[in-house]
Amino acid sequence: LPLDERLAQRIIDGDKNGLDTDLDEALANGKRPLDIINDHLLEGMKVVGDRFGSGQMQLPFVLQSAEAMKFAVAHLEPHMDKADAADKGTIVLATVRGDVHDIGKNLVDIILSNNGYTVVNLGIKQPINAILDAAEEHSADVIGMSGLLVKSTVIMKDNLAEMMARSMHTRWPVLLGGAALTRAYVEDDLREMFEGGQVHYARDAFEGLDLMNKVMT
Ligand code: B1M
Repeated sequence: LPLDERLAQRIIDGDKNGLDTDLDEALANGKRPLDIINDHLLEGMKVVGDRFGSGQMQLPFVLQSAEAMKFAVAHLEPHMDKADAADKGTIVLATVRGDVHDIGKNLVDIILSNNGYTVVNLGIKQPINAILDAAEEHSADVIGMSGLLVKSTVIMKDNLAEMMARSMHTRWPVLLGGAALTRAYVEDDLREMFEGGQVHYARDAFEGLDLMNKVMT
């Protein structure tokens, strides 16, 4: 296979063997790390998601693909451009309660960290209490929640309701992302209920960075 297709195929196959050499070859060809992730690795992950969704691929193989993806991102990370700007602000970032998906959240962490933000990454399955405690402890400017399951979109709504109940909605703008969310759900439904607070939808890590830049100015 040509290099581009081989990279996607290695994610689909969950094959770490030779993945580092392929990534190095792509870098040596002048391809930027984030373009490698977006153009090839995430293409592979999309196929994995489709096959899993249609029952053609079983969970242990999805896990192997996820591990190959993580390995690839870790390999590329040192090659990414880093802004040497001073600290632009702090975000507490978490995958919501009951949800283990963290590849997207960790990409958001990398992109924001490389662009001058301090990211307090709490990990997966985080209840709202832990998120709010961390935001308080780290004097966060923004709270970011990720979730990929449909039920996570309901949990995000509950989390916003909890922030309102505690009058904390005016304190932290909230950034939401993850495959099960839609822009309309966040910008219409959630925004309407989160009255007096700010809630934003980020389709991907780059929109997350744009929104952080907007919120922080
Ligand atoms: Co899961 N899984 N999974 N899974 N998995 C999905 C999400 C699913 C859509 C697959 C499918 O059916 N086609 C489906 C959800 C269906 C639904 O809810 N209706 C699903 C399911 C069902 C499950 C289990 C329930 C399966 C089971 O146990 N029977 C289980 C869930 C367990 C749980 O959470 N309690 C499960 C488990 C797993 C693995 C552990 C095997 C693995 C995760 C490993 C890991 O993350 N460490 C996994 C994977 C890999 C997937 C798919 C195939 C790929 C997800 C991924 O990493 N994508 C996924 C299919 C899909 O998404 N279509 C699927 C790449 C990643 C970069 O994208 O996270 O969307 P994403 O992030 C994007 C944007 O969304 C955005 O930026 C990123 C790109 O720049 N973004 C943000 C994300 N968070 C953001 C936050 C922001 C801003 C932007 O600001 C705060």
